Amino acid sequence: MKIAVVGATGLVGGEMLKVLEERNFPFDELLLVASAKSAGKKMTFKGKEYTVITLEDTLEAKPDLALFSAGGGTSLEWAPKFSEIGTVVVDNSSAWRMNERIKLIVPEINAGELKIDHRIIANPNCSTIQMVLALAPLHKKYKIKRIVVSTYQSVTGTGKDAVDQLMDERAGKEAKKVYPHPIDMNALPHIDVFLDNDYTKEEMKMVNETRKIFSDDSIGVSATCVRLPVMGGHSESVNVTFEKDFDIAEVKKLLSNTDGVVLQDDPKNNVYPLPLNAHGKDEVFVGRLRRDESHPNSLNMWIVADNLRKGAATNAVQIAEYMVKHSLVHPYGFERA
Ligand code: 2RA
Repeated sequence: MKIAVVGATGLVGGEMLKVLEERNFPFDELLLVASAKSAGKKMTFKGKEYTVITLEDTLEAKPDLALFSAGGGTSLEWAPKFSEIGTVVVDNSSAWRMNERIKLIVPEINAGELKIDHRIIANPNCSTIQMVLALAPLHKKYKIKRIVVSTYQSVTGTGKDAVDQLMDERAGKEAKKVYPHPIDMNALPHIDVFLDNDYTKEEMKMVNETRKIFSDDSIGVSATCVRLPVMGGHSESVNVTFEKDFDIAEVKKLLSNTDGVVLQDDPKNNVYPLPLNAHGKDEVFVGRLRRDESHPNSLNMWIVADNLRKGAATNAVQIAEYMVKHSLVHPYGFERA
């Protein structure tokens, strides 16, 4: 099995390498791939030194599996070239997520949709992944009618330059501006670009991807996405209305029994999810569970996860693991064009 990490020098790429190592992902050969600008750089994985190569050289090398996190433009251009030669591409960009022929997967929820002819698989947006993972068991039991979500997103979701902007501002240095405003000591209600309906693209990702993952276009989603000077992960305040009524104790039990979800809900002892504690972890943390007393069948919850882990790298590696486990990747001998 030959695997490639495309965008290996980026924040998500670096996290993908950590996750591959921690989970002992099986491979015989690893290709670390980045733009021509970074090609030739040296990187270390499991104590071995690797030279970063270009996409052109990677295509030549015909990997069985490629994890892409190199931006939408790169994915649009290169994912088809790899899929045509038989490589399974797990893509972390937004380029393919809403394409009708492409599956959008959170393994704990809908990995069963994956089939042998799926060569490009989309990894959902970080803020969507953590929300749907926590809502999935509740949707199954009570059926979601409407979600109102406000996010509190980490600068790591933007990338290395944004982390540098925050750190430089904090150190009182001249900062290269990634955001249109200062990020330290601030809250920017602006993630990704503004669209014609005055929502941002990040907000509409939460609307459209949630419906696609749950295969239910009747779910109403209203999102406001906000960037904060936070490093460890994304937080979300979620108000959800169900068709059926629920019992809070049962909600807690359902969440406690959900793979990948950790309940942290003991407000009297100041126990609730925090991005500082979620940092570096793969789980989605849920707390502040309380009935919305202003509306029937409605629940308030606080959901936190490390956006670079379950929100990106871990979810992508889990998709790859599923493909390998179910013989949906063809190591060696796979007939290629
Ligand atoms: C962000 N959702 O946090 C993006 C990263 N994929 O900006």
